[in-house]
Amino acid sequence: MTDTPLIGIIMGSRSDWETMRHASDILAELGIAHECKVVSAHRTPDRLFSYAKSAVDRDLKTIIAGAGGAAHLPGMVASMTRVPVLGVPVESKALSGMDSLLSIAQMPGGVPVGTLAIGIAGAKNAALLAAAIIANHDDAVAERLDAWRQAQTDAVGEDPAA
Ligand code: RP5
Repeated sequence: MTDTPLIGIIMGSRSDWETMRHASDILAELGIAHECKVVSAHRTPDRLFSYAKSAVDRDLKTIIAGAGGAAHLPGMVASMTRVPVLGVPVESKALSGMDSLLSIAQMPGGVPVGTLAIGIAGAKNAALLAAAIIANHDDAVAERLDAWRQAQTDAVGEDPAA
């Protein structure tokens, strides 16, 4: 496994880490090099600009962006790079993540963000989708992803009382 990150996981605040670490955990399980950074659309706009603008040259294959509330991060990143952006709506205190979900999902036509479920399920699935994108061109990752999926299937017994 190379140390050069293939996937960037970014989030609007350190408070998002409790959700976004689940994406990082899955990528680590699958042996996919990735980086994790706080990049706030509102508080660190210059960092957002340079992260998004350098993503192609850094050869990132996918960016997973998690944010809560007025969640501009995934859409702003998507506006500045053709690297696919997967948005994770972080559960907010005020509106339980409905604000995050709608502000990430309701992008205008022409600037796509692949939007996942609110919270931890979304973070996990963003990592699995990013892995699937890598697996299209990487047989070793494909094999590990297939094994991960098989293990998940094998863990579901038929007997509800067992
Ligand atoms: C968003 O505001 C962040 O993504 C986070 O989910 C939310 C709250 O951020 P903090 O006030 O905890 O920094 O920008």
